[in-house]
Amino acid sequence: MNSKTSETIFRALDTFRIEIPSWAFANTGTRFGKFIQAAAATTIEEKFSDAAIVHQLTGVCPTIALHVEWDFPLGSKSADDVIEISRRSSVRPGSINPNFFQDQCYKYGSFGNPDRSVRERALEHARDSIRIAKTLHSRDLSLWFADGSNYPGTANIRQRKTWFEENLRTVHGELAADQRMLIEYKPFEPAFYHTDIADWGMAFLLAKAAGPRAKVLVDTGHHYLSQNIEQIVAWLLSEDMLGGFHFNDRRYADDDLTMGSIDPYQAFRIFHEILLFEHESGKRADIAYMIDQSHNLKGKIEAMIQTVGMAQQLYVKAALVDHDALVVAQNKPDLVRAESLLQDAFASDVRPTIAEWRASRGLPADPLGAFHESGYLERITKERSARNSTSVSSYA
Ligand code: RM4
Ligand code: MN
Ligand code: MN
Repeated sequence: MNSKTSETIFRALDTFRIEIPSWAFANTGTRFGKFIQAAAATTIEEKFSDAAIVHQLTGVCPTIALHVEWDFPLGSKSADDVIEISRRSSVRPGSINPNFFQDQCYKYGSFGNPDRSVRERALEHARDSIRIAKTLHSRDLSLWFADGSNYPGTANIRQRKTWFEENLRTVHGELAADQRMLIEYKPFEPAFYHTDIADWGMAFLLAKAAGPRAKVLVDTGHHYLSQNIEQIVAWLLSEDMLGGFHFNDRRYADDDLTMGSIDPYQAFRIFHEILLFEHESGKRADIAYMIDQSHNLKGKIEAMIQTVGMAQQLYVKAALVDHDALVVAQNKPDLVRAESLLQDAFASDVRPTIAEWRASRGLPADPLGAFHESGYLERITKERSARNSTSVSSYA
């Protein structure tokens, strides 16, 4: 690497931060059952502790996404306890994720439920989540809805859209001036006929209807196969409507696999669109980079450290694209030259320079190796295994 390239990589790494989710450290599974890991986090303290070790070793994960149902058993009444835990931790609370899908009342939907009292109850949960976010000084309320239907003719799609608009507008009205709400879309699952917020266009329109601080959240796993996600990203950037990402990878559907494990070029192309936008506009895009993965088989902390390293690699590879040369090649147009600029950047081995950056910032050059040597995994395995052995793995 020449010194200009190293400088570009250092600069990119200095600004790149990514949020990790509390749920990545807990026992999770498939819809067929849960696989229990002896070292999985069983309490909110343990989730903070695991997130802190990831941050300590990587230096780029200062915040943890929290899930209201799973991390705040008493809703906003649990917020003071969580603040106390976060004060003792090196990581801060990040996005707040309400849960509109687990309660029995949500069988036919939350904001789209035909029963007004259920829509009200979901709204009350959103209000409580905003109270939590305000207490914790969290900026983003991150909304994902499981709402949809399984059989043609059973739901009034247009009516439900109106109910969504109404509730989202109300939620927006309760945000503090510096807070945002992010609206996530997903084409299917758990609903298998129609999903109320199925794609970026629907999320975009609902965000517009809600208010100026509502933006779209792109979960990379929430697209049909072969969909051009970076084009969606470019359009959202152009409309100032891109609020954040849930990164993960997938082979078939919403698999929540490790970022970059199946198609690293996809994530690279997404970062490329963002960095090109920043280069051309001369401003940083206001985007929350977050990971949304659940690791059923891999060790959870290891998987998260691996993911963060991969995210850094793909981000700095995208930063190596020569934007000025690209614009010239695009305008000519010199197709092979333009495409090669992306391919060359993607092919660069940035790992040695990332290791140098880490060392220069007082971080371990090899975070995974450092984790294995730290003794942390052995300690938590001992501490948590008894509790985890009584955990329920069956869904029936
Ligand atoms: C969804 C979506 C949401 C996550 C839930 C649990 O598929 O990705 O972001 O909160 O799963
Ligand atoms: Mn997600
Ligand atoms: Mn998902």
